[in-house]
Amino acid sequence: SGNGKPNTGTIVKARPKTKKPSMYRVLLLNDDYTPMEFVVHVLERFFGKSREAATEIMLHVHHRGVGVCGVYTYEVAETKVAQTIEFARRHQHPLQCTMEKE
Ligand code: TYC
Repeated sequence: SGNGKPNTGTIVKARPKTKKPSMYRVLLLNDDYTPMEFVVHVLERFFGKSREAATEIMLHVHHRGVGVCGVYTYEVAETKVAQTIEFARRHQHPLQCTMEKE
C-alpha cells in the first residue's frame, strides 16, 4: 500500500525488482582449416573488436583450442553465435561458435 487510496490489501509497490540478467560467454572454437584472417574479420564484424584485440583472441583460440569473444545477455549471445556460424558456412569454413552461462 502507500499509494493514498483506501487499502484493498493488494501489495502495490514493494521494492521494484531489478533482476540482473544472466550473462553468457560466447566461445570460438579452433579448427585446422578456417583462415586466421577470416577469424579476425568475424571478431571485428560481429563482436566489435579492434584489429589488435581480434588478432589476440584469434591467436589465443588457435593455441588453446577455445576462447571468449565476449559476454552478453542470452538473446544477444544467441544472435552472435548464429551470425558467426552462418557467415562461416556461407564462406565454406568450418568455424564453430557456442555459448555458455557465465
Ligand atoms: N587454426 C586455424 C589455422 O591455423 C586458425 C583458427 C583460429 C581457426 C581460431 C579457428 O577459432 C579459430 N588456420
